[in-house]
Amino acid sequence: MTTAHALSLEHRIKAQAYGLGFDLAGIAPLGIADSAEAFDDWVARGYAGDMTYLERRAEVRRDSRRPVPGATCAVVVGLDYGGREPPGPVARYARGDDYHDVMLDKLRTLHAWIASQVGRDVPGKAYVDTGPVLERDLARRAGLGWLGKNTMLLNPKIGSYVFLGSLFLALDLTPDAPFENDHCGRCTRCLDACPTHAFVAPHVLDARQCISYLTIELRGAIPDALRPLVGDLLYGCDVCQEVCPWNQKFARQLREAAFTPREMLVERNARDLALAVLGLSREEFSTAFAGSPMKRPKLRGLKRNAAAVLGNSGNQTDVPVLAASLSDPEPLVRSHAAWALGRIRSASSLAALRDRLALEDDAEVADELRVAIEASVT
Ligand code: B12
Ligand code: SF4
Ligand code: SF4
Repeated sequence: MTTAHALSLEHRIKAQAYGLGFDLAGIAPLGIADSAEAFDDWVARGYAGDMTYLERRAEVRRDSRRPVPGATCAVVVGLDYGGREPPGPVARYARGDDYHDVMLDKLRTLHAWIASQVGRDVPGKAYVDTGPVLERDLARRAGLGWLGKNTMLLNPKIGSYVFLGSLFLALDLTPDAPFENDHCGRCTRCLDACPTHAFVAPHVLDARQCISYLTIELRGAIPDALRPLVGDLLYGCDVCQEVCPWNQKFARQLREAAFTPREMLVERNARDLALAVLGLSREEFSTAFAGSPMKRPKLRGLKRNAAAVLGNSGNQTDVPVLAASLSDPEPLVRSHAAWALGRIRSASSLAALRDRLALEDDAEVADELRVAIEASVT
């Protein structure tokens, strides 16, 4: 009879990862990333926008031997976050608890378990998004899936609604075979469906155009030309995953309890949610989004997005909330509220814009008010 310990350590590590709730697990050898040149080119073309942290340690990011000195391999894991959840104004990944916390906890537990199995401390470090690592490249090397034309790591059994994480270890483990097949074939659905045409080529995303970047990572104003294209997406975007035939066929029901949507987000349409966001005080924001990835753009970023959503929905009944936002302490919120009122073009929106212009002392917001007034009268 085979006992658990007759199985290889690699096999037992993966079994333990599945036992902790991960859906994918593999072991990657470390080295220069296969897509290192593609990454260098991407950075050089400015596609990272304001995400300067990607450039700062680029030489470490492109070589997985460098983030953790002494590490010889990485256990790479994937955690499904429920692609069968309905579409909505908030991307699926962000509706529950912060995946960084959830995954890092599990990876640290796995690390301690590995040390207990080998009977000594195993130097290493866990990363989820947080380290200078090309996680998708590493995941492909660990055999977890291929890199789709939408740049997502796609697994043929569960699709792409999976978070990635890695545990770098100074431990001699036999790596898995890399995932060599590309199952995109001649499909171009993701490239065609992107609302902002953010793909400059298959596998190449200009982040500056991507709604995920515009609503989460960007600190300043959403460029004028892109605001209408954001549509009713308040936070993040799943469009290039939703249209993917692999997800349509294989995406799973949400299983990880930690990713259950926050009460504030349940069954809210984009407009109702945007109105609720614009009404939040700092304290209410902190309470409603404690431990949520949606805290990343801060309250002002979320209110900026909410104003854009209301401008796109163009509903006159939203004028009072937007008019109140013209007095928000953050110029970023005031300028997007002005833009939204300019899109609504009613007598009451025009009056609110004129009233605010008489008081506004921020030059950029004043410009935005003038443009909105112009748009309302022509
Ligand atoms: C910066 C970043 C972003 C940026 C830029 C994304 C991008 N595609 O470049 C923005 C803010 C736009 C973003 C958006 C999203 N992100 Co993000 N993001 C990251 C982060 C921190 C770094 C990614 C990076 O290095 N980008 C630079 C580009 C060049 O690298 P890349 O995305 O890995 O793309 C590779 C391929 O394009 C390949 N490649 C290039 N040319 C070619 C040519 C061929 C022929 C081939 C085969 C490959 C290939 O090489 C690249 C380098 O490895 C990672 C975490 C991490 N540390 O890796 C998470 C990460 C990629 N994001 C993630 C998620 C979930 C998202 C969103 C779905 C969130 C949302 N719903 O709004 C969207 C998806 C948008 C999309 N289609 O990518 C997950 C992806 C999981 C997965 N299954 O792939 C990650 C891994 C976070 C995590 N730990 O789970 N993200
Ligand atoms: S996440 Fe949305 S905006 Fe970004 S590339 Fe995909 S479809 Fe386009
Ligand atoms: S939509 Fe088509 S091209 Fe895009 S990732 Fe999915 S299979 Fe590949």
